[in-house]
Amino acid sequence: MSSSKPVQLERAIIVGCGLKSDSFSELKESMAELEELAYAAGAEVVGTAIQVLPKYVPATLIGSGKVEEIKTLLEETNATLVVIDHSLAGSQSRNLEELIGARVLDRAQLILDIFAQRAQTYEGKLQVELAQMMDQLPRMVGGWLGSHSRLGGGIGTRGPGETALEMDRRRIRKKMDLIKAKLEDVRRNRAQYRQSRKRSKVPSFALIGYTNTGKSTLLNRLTQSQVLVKDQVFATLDPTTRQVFLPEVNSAVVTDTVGFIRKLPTHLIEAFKATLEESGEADVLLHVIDLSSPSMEAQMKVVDNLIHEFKWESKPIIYVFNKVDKSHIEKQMRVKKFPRVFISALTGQGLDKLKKMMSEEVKKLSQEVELYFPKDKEFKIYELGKEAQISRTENAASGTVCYAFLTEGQLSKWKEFLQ
Ligand SMILES: Nc1nc2c(ncn2[C@@H]2O[C@H](COP(=O)(O)OP(=O)(O)OP(=O)(O)O)[C@@H](O)[C@H]2O)c(=O)[nH]1
Ligand SMILES: [Mg+2]
Repeated sequence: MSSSKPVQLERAIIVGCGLKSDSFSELKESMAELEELAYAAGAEVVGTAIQVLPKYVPATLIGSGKVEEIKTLLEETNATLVVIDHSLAGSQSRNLEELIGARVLDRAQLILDIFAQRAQTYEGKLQVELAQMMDQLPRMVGGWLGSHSRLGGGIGTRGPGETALEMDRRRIRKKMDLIKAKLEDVRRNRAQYRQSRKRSKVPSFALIGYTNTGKSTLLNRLTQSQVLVKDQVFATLDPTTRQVFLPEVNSAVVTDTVGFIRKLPTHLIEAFKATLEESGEADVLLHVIDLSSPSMEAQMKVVDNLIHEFKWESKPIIYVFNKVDKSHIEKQMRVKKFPRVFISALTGQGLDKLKKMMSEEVKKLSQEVELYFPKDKEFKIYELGKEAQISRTENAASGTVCYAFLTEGQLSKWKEFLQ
């Protein structure tokens, strides 16, 4: 008999800290997000502390008074975990753990832990393992292998493989080399697969955007698929590609991938680079934005910065403002991004408009050409019609002339019929 015991949530205290010069609303938004992240990792937030400082304390990041406050809060709430909404150096983590007497994680480690729990594919797991090791290595000051509290399990100690906490530096480096080699292998295979898709030159779209904005819901809507949708940060980790049928241009593909978040750990970006680069290979980007979020502007900025970092600015981008069903109409008026479309992936509102815009982008990637099919090859016109938009046909003396929109790849495929 299988008994499904309710999962025991870890009790956590989250700590926000910023400088006097930082924006306080940004600090609060980031904290609200940290609570979501903690929940996604399997923790219940039982206490909160915030400190705004003139400058950070090198040894502990936050001031000694705040450390005491957290210690008291910990005792009062029976929490076992403290998460700081900032990056911590190895020595800072160690000092804080000693002073507070509980496990202390920073935001990046919490995100890594969520990724470690969610990674499904072989490649995803390798990427997470690599990111965790990259995170751990510089923290191992003077042979410190992580505190004892951390060896007992719980958030921040999990990994797809043997965790870095159990290894020494030399072994970590060796293991990292091994993982990198394995990743190279997987990527070579995938690159070949992508190459074959490129050769057939199906126009491609990539859904990118902040986490929880509705990318997977939109993929499902566009392609009648059933990928996982959850009201949770980082529901999707591994990329999925599906076919979509667009008016006039016929078939194209859409890829859904991992979402972005502010202060995304750099190790994670590095480890997931290949996955993310796949989005960069798409012909057109669909930047999905949650119109209903009070943090919409900040979220868009994070994604825009990453677009810049990955050098994707030169790509055509459609700004897809999602969740119109639960946002104020005035908010639409304030949007200044173009080209844009307002949709609800949930109700289907605006989907036709979006598909039309996607078709327009595909058409821009293609050019109208004239093809001639002699009588004995006229059966090929049917195949052409499935791949591309035929704008008109004319009967000629010994065959048919077709005018069609072809992409570059299609041009080479149909070159024997080009006029
Ligand atoms: N009201 C409303 N909710 C939506 C809409 N689109 C998506 N959602 C909800 O938003 C939540 C997140 O949706 P997902 O599709 O998982 O979002 P995602 O961008 O793929 O998120 P990650 O994979 O975690 O980055 C789910 O609870 C969806 O049901 C919409 O148009 N309207
Ligand atoms: Mg998703």
